[in-house]
Amino acid sequence: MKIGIVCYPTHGGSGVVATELGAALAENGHSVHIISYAIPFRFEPFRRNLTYHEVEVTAYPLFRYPPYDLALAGTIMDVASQHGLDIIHAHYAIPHAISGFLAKQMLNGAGTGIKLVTTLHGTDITIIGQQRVFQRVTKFGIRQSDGVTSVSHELKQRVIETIDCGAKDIEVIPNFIDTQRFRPDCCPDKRAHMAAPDERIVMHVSNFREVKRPRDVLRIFAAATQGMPARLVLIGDGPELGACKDLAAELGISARCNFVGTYDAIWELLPQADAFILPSDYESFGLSALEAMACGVPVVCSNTGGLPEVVEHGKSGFLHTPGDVASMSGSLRRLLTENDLRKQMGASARQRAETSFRQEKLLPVWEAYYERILSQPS
Ligand code: GMT
Repeated sequence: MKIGIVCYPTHGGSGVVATELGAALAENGHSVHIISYAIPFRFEPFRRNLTYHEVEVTAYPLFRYPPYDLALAGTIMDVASQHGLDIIHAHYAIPHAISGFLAKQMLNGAGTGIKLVTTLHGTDITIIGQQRVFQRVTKFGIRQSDGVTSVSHELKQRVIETIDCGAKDIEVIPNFIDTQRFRPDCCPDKRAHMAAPDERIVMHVSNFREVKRPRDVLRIFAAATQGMPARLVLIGDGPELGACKDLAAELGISARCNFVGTYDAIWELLPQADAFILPSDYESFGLSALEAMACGVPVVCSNTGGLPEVVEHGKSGFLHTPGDVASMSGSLRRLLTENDLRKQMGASARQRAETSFRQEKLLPVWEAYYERILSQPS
């Protein structure tokens, strides 16, 4: 198949999922074209069957806001006609599904049978899609797509309840993980640079937006590690980062915190952790939790959104109500102090990632889904 994948290039789960799906499809012999306004951060150039196309956005004195959505539609159309695309796969509804729809209309007017698949990732529905100005646009994008997928059952349910999708069926295809790249035994030499031998390592990876409750990460760590040698490694950047640094100082834990900033090769760092925290208000899926689990790291996270579909409470991690710092720190303390429990849960976490979310299992699901959409009448 010839597939055009449209995504955000920035540090965020949807861009990661889109790029890794593209790379895996290309590896399996499909011709894949990634379309974005910058190279996605997990994109590896010079791979067989995989090409990146940049959307050029024109600045013009008349344009106070350069029309990215139209530039994207035009780029999708160019790529589709030059390479004979069968499918446009838009990751994130706004604006990708709409630009994809526009491109499809222009192309099908020219006689192609190209199909549009939209994958909903979460904030496109829960935050952006709820803004009044975008509500009807999101609904339109969903209704006009030939296929719509959601990364969890919970997100699917939420879409059905909040958006009038018409008769549109939403297929749940969970995110997958490359369990050879994300594995427990990667880069052990990194650990010595991160912490003293007797220190436990707790990790958090996010884009430090409010929805992630990053300040709770610090509160949970401070409460859980009282009187214990431990270090908190925070990876990522975002609007809450400054407030987190202030809070670390206030809690008296600055010297035990490493604010790493954005780091792409997180599969090198995650295996060094003893526990991972993700206390978000909402996660449609929680890809960063799955990445930690694949590295054999048990997680302490919120029982919100799609996270309970990824983490089994008491087996591969602990799930608590968002904002319940006391319960989360209690569970974290148990993981850091009970060695057998930590090892057992780390092994279960790895097993969960391998059995339910490994790339080799879910890639054929995507291929079959594309085939099904392509076989539908236009
Ligand atoms: O969570 C983010 O900040 C980024 C966002 C995105 O769209 O890039 O992530 C969403 O999609 C990921 C991949 O499907 C999911 O793993 C995240 O849970 C989801 N984030 C939220 O729902 C808040």
